[in-house]
Amino acid sequence: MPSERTYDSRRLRQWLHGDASGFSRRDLLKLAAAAGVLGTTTAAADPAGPIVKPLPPHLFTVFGTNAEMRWSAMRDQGHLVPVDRFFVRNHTRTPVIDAGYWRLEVTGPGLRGGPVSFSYRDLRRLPAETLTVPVECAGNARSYFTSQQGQTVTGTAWHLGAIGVARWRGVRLGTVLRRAGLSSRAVDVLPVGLDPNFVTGGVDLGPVRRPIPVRKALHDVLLAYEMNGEPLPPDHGHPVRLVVPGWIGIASIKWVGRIEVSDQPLFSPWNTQFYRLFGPSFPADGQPFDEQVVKSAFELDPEAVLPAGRPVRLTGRSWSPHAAIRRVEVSTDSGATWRRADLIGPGVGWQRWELTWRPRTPGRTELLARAVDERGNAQPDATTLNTLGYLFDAVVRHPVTVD
Ligand SMILES: Nc1nc2c(c(=O)[nH]1)N[C@H]1C(S)=C(S)[C@@H](COP(=O)(O)O)O[C@H]1N2
Ligand SMILES: [Mo]
Repeated sequence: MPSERTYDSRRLRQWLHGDASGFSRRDLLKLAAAAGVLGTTTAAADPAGPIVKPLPPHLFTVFGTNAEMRWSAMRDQGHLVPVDRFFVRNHTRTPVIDAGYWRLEVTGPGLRGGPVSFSYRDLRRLPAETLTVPVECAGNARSYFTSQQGQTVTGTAWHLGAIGVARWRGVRLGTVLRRAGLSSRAVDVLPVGLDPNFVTGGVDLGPVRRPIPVRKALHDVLLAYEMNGEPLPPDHGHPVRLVVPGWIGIASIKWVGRIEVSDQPLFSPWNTQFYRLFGPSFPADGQPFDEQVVKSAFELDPEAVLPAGRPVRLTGRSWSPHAAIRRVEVSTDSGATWRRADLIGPGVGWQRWELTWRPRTPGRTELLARAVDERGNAQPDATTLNTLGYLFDAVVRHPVTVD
């Protein structure tokens, strides 16, 4: 979608001129003044916990309301990430919603009439589609801005585990929008979550929501009700969530209860204050973005100990939002020399790979993996700083000890 960037910059100009609805620049300035700083958030955890499913330490690293998958937990797994180890990113907490009472309301001036309401059974009766794609947090790998580049960023200090690939089944958002009477005036689509309002710096920002241009909404977005062949679990959006292929995780709104269709660009704190690139290399009002970047991960814990003198099978996965992965190279000597990894299985959602290494010299070293996709998108040695720590696509240095 090459014109997404053009759309975003046009939308940005409109927003700067106050020519937009939903969340104005004045609101943002007020908010920034009230909060003092942008980006730091702490949510109070309920005694019962913000996440419903078990989070055993061999599968997850927990950060407040969020839980990251440990990559070592994927080593003996198949192509998909099972629900028991799929990362969770909650702004507040997982609501437990009864599908029998749930409704999806589609409303707004971008419809010919409306509002139109759908039950869970209504959605299940519409034509179903399946997508095998990642949901990945825009801040995945954020901690490496600090550990590799010595930079200060705010937000959850994820390693590489804020990604999972699942088989999502549901109905196309386009099908639902057309049934609701989408008008040719429609511009943006704003899915709104049913989880508690997000409060930060003493300001109630309302429910989690982020607009999607109607072009993307009609292209490949799914209203998903199944994950890996089972009804969506509570932590991942039960009964229905969006799955927005190739876009940052925040676009894939969980527990969706309402979809607003506008006839002008929409804004929310999630595309003005958060999930925007701020920093010395970006415009003062920040640069909007939607798409993910190329990344690679070893299916290994950081600081793993590997036996000297015996062959070790290194495995991992690489992914790109733009195209299939064409090539993966691995270095076992901290980046001095590189070898090509063997690609295994289908490159759907992500590409698995492996490489055999016989470590000789005991001591510490760093493993690196770098991928290139079919369109030539590659991983750089360093990522341009943005203060909220999004889109870290640089090659990650994975420390191990040979013993
Ligand atoms: N309603 C709602 N939707 C949400 C969120 C949320 O907190 N509330 N978090 C978003 C973010 S930032 C990410 S990365 C993904 C995470 O999806 P997961 O928890 O199923 O892995 O959900 C997105 N959808
Ligand atoms: Mo996210």
